[in-house]
Amino acid sequence: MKILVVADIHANYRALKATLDAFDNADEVWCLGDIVEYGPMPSACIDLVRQHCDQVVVGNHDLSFAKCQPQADDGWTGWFPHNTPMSDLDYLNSLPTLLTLERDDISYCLVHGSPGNHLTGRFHPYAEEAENRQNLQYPDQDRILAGHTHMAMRLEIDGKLVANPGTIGQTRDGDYRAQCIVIEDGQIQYHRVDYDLGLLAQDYQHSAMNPEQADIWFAYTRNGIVDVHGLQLGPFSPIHSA
Ligand SMILES: [Mn+2]
Repeated sequence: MKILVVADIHANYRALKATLDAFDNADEVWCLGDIVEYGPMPSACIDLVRQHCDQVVVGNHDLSFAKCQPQADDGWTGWFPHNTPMSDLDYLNSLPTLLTLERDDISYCLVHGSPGNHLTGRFHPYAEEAENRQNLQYPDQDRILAGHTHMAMRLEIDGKLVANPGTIGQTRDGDYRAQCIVIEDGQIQYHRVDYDLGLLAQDYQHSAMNPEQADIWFAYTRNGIVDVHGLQLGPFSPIHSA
């Protein structure tokens, strides 16, 4: 069985479409949340996820996005203005925060953050081991697939494998290409997928964001951000808001 695992799409339609096309022979597609915010095309990404993803857990940005409400006068509340239909927001609100399943005799736990903190927990290669253990909270599954940090990584904690595919739509390492995992007969491979950055720039220009905001977020995806530890973090960077 071949499984494509994506996370942190962040409304980057070009990156998501290219990744789904590159692995369109996958038997299943799993999504680890953060479909929206930061990027210019939230509704198109929600549509793709609904069409292609067999298993989906919700991310912290999906829930903050779904809380945005139309205002009486001029548009929407929140940092990321959009014209998303209410049915899409209902879809985001309906998603589970954690899923467990088994494929090819391997059991998996799917979560955006961590089993100990579903939405904003972090497995982090540079974290204290105690923090990663606390996030693990000893689930029964063989493998935990988590997103949120936008860093592709693989850790082993107490015999459990923790894998993060990285981010589809908002890389932070200066390489804009989408990141994903393919699990084929149980073997995990990490990939990067190219897409047309010029089209993403156009999407930002045509989005509901004001031009200054659009420039910031586009530059963020294109150039990446490096913090004092050499990690890629955002310009508005409380680390827990990844
Ligand atoms: Mn995210």
